[in-house]
Amino acid sequence: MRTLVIIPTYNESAALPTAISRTRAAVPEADLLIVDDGSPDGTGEIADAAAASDDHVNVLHRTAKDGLGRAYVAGFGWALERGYDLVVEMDADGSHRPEQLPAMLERAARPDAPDLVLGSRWVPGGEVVNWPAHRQLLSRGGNLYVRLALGLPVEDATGGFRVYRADTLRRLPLGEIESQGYCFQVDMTWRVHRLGGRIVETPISFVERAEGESKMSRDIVLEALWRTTVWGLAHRGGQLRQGLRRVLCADRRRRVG
Ligand SMILES: Nc1nc2c(ncn2[C@@H]2O[C@H](COP(=O)(O)OP(=O)(O)OP(=O)(O)O)[C@@H](O)[C@H]2O)c(=O)[nH]1
Ligand SMILES: [Mg+2]
Repeated sequence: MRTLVIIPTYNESAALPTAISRTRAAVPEADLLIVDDGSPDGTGEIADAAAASDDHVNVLHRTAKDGLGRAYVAGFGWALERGYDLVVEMDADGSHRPEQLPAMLERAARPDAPDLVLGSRWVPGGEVVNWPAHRQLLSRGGNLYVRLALGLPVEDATGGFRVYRADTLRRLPLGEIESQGYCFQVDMTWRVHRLGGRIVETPISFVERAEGESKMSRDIVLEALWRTTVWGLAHRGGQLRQGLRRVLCADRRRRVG
């Protein structure tokens, strides 16, 4: 199975060298693609230096900070053009442990392979390390809201450590995806689910970043909230219409009969 690990970066000069070396050690057969959005702190140059000394490391430079979602969509396009079989999403900030990738990739490559292997903090065996209570509450609350609004049967739809089958990505209208941040992760999970794709969650240990700054912001949380609400209303409205149609049809049959 040819595997590409996509690592989006914005101002991750402190964390990126370790992220690259740990990933190379954990999954030596896999290729890496760093998608940098013109980081002013020199992250792009660090990525270029790594690529110059290691054939497994590649870099996609974009000119300006354009959000996590669009960085991943560009990375997915890069992977699909080059015929990879499995495509990994992973943060550069050390929150996702590359040492957990072999187990996730093994799950994704089995004969009964799912469409998406979701690294999950909120299934038995999963955990968060050094996360303050308010972050845990936000993540758990956000995921509960996603489950209720969309009926999405997963515990950690906002997580960004995951493995897609390339064939599944090919079936998605990637160019249409507008959501960013956490919402991008929910959007992708929701799209795989609506395709009828199989999603499997595997426990991960998520570690609060030790270096650099979080790009999480109030706007990113609000975006996730309003988009999930809009999708949820459309979804539940559709279910209601379907239910009413069924009742009316049954009633008409009863009268005619
Ligand atoms: N290319 C690119 N990468 C980004 C952008 N925003 C965030 N990233 C990267 O996406 C990954 C996740 O971003 P984080 O800032 O860690 O956000 P988070 O994981 O949601 O939030 P924290 O848990 O607080 O760290 C990191 O590797 C970032 O450098 C962006 O606009 N463009
Ligand atoms: Mg992070």
